[in-house]
Amino acid sequence: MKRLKALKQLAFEKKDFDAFLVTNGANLLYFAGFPGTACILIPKKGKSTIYVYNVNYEQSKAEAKGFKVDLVKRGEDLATKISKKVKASKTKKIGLDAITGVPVVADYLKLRKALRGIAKIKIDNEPVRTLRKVKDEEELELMRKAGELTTEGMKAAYETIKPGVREYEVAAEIEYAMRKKGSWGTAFETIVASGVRSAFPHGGCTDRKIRKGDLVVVDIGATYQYYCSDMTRTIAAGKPSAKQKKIYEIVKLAQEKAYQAVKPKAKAKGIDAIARKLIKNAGYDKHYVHGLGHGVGLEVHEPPTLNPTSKDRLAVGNVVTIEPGIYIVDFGGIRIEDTVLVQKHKGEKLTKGPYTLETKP
Ligand SMILES: [Mn+2]
Repeated sequence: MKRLKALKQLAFEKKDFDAFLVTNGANLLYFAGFPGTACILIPKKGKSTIYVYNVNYEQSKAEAKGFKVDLVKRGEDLATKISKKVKASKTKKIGLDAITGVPVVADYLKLRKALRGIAKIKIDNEPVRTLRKVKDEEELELMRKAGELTTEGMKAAYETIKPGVREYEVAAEIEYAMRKKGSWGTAFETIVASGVRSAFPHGGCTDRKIRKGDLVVVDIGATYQYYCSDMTRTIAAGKPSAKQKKIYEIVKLAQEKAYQAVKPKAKAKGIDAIARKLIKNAGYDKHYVHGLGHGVGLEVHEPPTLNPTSKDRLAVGNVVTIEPGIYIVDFGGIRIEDTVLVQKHKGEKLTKGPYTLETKP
């Protein structure tokens, strides 16, 4: 209810909406606390309503605290149902959270049509975005746990990687270790990209057999109660070469220096610049093909963003990744990533693990 109250302040006091409609999956989870709701209509006054289809009706009734639950029956149209409610409550200006994806756009157009002559609807992703960027204590507890579980997964990677093992076997051990310790799932598809494939930042995971001398980029994330974590280490199969070691040290230093710059009010693009400059000075800027990091929470990519064009400034309670990388086609790639919480004076790593290229120190 604290979150609803905060949204009401942003949408109804700071802006002049008289109702707010939440439709985005992660946003619904943020307010309802459980998945599977169709949308939430939040009026300026009175109780908010969760709309839900039959398949999720019983769970919603059991778990939705402080909401009215309204069943969308088979054959019933959600847009029409909402427009009737809006008309009855004399609502005139509705805010709608961000929409993405074609089916959702179609739903939005339908809703706009159903509301014609009844109320105005305006897309405004700012209120929920503002709230979700700053994690509350309850969320931080879950994110800390997700970070610990991810760290366990990375331990398994260090134990499993050696010449002759297939990428999917490494992924299986990682996911098994995370699950065994209590992970609810994975924040994204586990990446175990070896050899020449390690030069692809989103290399995925195939049945390739890891060879002696390969670099292996391992990018993983456990989830806990729907909260995500994100962590990358790069591990050499066998003894690393001098060039591999040299590039590893550059990425490691870039990651460390950027992490040390994490604090409230710091410009996101300024932190990106620290890592970027270091990599540039070493002569590898052409091989650093992505931003430094992104926010993490209910989604594995969410605001704020850390890249050269970001307008974000960090604040206490933000959770972001710090993940510079160098990728050289036909040679391999190196990325090191941690999920970091912005504390009052510094960053706190939620993922913890060794910064070693070799499997055994
Ligand atoms: Mn990431």
